[in-house]
Amino acid sequence: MHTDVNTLFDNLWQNYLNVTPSADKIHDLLGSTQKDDIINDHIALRTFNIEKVGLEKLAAHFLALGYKECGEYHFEAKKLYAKHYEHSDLTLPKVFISELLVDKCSAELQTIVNDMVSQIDEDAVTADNFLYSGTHWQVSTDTYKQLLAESEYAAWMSAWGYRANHFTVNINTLDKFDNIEDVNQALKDAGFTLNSSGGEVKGSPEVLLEQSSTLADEYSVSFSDGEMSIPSCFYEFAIRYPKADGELYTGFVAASADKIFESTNAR
Ligand code: OOG
Ligand code: NI
Repeated sequence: MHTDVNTLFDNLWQNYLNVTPSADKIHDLLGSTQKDDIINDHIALRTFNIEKVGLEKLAAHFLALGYKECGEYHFEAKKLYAKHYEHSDLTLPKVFISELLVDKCSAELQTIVNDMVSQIDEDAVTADNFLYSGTHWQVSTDTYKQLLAESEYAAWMSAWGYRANHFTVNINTLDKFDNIEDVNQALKDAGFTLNSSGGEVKGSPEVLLEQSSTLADEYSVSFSDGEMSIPSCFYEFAIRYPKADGELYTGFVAASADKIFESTNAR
């Protein structure tokens, strides 16, 4: 079982690096400051609340590997819903899965998204590679822009589909850093741009979680009518604080997550 879960994360990581060159560079930069491998706090995946591909369909892949459902989160303005999953092996990343509440969106968006999802083969959803299978459809640059005007999340999904939206460095386990500000400064010194929506640091010791992230890389996508560069994926950094019982907090913070979603906004 352990090989399977590690293979899944290796595949997700390689697929993510394919379109996120900055993550490869940052992984090298932070990795060079210590002996051991960097540990991931969590990864995140996106989908639509359509039966065929809903959050639970993505979650099933992790439940089968021993993950357990933990918290749930609502994002009213962005029309998103999310849950997070944890494994008893604490070196394995937590998993944050969100879905767009398509039924709360415009009729035009619903038509476009239903058409995209209808092109996914039913069997593809349960296949081992589904979580890094990308798009199962091709939209035009106009359709992408139309989605973008209503929901940045829907537009991102139309271009990138099923893949890790981000990996997250667990700052607590870094040897040479013990606070998020120093990590952010090292990244900025190396020329990377951080998501500053709501401030570069989201959260606080009081809510037991601080997070920051890069702004997604710009990467070329082949749309049905040609190539266009758009935001791909980003890298996140998280530091957790102990609860009253002394154990580190393992949940997410909705107000911070709301801003982290904006890491795929255009620069
Ligand atoms: C997920 C954003 C939320 C976090 O750590 O709070 C998140 C996304 O952008 O898909 O990752
Ligand atoms: Ni995250």
